[in-house]
Amino acid sequence: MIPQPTAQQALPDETFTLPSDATIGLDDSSAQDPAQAIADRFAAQLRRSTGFALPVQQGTGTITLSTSGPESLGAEGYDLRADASGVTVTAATAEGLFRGVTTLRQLLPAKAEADTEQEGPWEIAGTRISDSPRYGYRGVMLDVSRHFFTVEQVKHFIDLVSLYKINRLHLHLSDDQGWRIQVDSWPRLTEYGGSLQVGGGTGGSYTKADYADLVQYAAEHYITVVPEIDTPGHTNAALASYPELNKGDQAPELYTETEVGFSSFAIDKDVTYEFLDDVFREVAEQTPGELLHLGGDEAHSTPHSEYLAFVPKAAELVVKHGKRVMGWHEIADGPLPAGTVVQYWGTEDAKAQVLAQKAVEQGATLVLSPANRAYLDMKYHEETPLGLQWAGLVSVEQSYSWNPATLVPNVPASAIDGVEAPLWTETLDDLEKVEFMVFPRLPGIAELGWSPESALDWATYRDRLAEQGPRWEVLGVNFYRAPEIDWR
Ligand code: TNX
Repeated sequence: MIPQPTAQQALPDETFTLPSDATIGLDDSSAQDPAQAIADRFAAQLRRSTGFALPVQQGTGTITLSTSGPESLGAEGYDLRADASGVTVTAATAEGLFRGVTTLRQLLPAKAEADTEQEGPWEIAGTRISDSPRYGYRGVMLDVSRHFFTVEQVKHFIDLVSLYKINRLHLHLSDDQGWRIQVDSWPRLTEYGGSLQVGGGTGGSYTKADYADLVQYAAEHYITVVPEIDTPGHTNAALASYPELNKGDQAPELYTETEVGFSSFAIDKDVTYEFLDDVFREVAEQTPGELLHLGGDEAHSTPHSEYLAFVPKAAELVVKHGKRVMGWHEIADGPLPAGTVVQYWGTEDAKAQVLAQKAVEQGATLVLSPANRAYLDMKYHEETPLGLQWAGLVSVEQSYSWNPATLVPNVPASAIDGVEAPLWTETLDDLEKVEFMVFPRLPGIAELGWSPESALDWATYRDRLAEQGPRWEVLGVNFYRAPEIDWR
């Protein structure tokens, strides 16, 4: 199983077998609609693969899903028991129930994930699990700017990442190559700024309805969307759309190559902040999550003194619209508003570590995305046909074998919110390529974010990862069959 639960105990003489007349009971004292939706979705999938009727009923069933558990389980925690008499999943919240059902799906045979009827038996080895996460932020980032991904594609991505208890989806919505979210007050951002993508092909963007649809779909998978509008660099698409945002009022051409660090907003113009006020307001209005990411990375063509003047002003606008600031670690060189989350993307280099420490000294918390470990766009090995390698080659073992608590020296455990695996898409123009880079590395990052430190062990992880192979085959995932894993 991935992530490894906090506590699991085998019940050696017990096996649960799903009978053809099984029922799914929903024991939901607070009658939460979301719990009903979780039960319905789970039942629908099992009906497809087993061909059983699997009615969902109130009270107990062959499989009982309960949100009547004690508060002590925490928001994402759950208990699960499978024995010869049935299965129960107990949580205190719908969110915890969702995580528990995610575990139950992994306990069932891989073919339970199929969308056509399969042969049983549908057995689970007797087990007792008590589980809750190590960190509250377990994220994945999808760069929809370098290459655009449609709502349907992002939904499929959500389906897959939610299998590993990921709970944040960071959408990198703007960059030099494309602006991907509708902003009513600045319509050319998408009409023009979103029209292309890397390589010069047709780009795309999300309407407000599209974005709302994604936010809703993510929420149904207990994933919160963290939107990123990258500033003050990585802004060519915006600069190309509105000449007034440029230093010399001269709009550049749209850009479809993959250099970084050449674009910058005009830091000393009022219109820059009027623009960001509008953009952050419209994005914040549509975002139920508490974080809004303002980028701040690789602003190589913004003079540093101007960068230091810019970030607090941009951050203030995020706060004005009711969101907490998130930004790449460069933003920590200046003052940060209370509640800021700093995303560390260093490669264990001193400069990045100093900035992370500076963030924590100011009271900010950290999300860890070390590029030489957690970047899903790095090649696995020299011959990987996709991806980049500026942060080194990142094998499956390399991506798994690090400790979030000690990655940045001299930072207290309480300052770590969790981990995030970013997927930049300069070299990835379709979902198959995305899947190839994400699987099998993302489950390892998800485990680092969920499982207790004592459970983290490459030798046993390798075996558990091998068991995911048949699941991905059933789901049609184009995963990389890393040779260091003995795939089943
Ligand atoms: C650096 S890491 C970037 C991105 C690139 C990525 C490619 C970071 C915050 N910025 O603009 O896409 O490298 O790996």
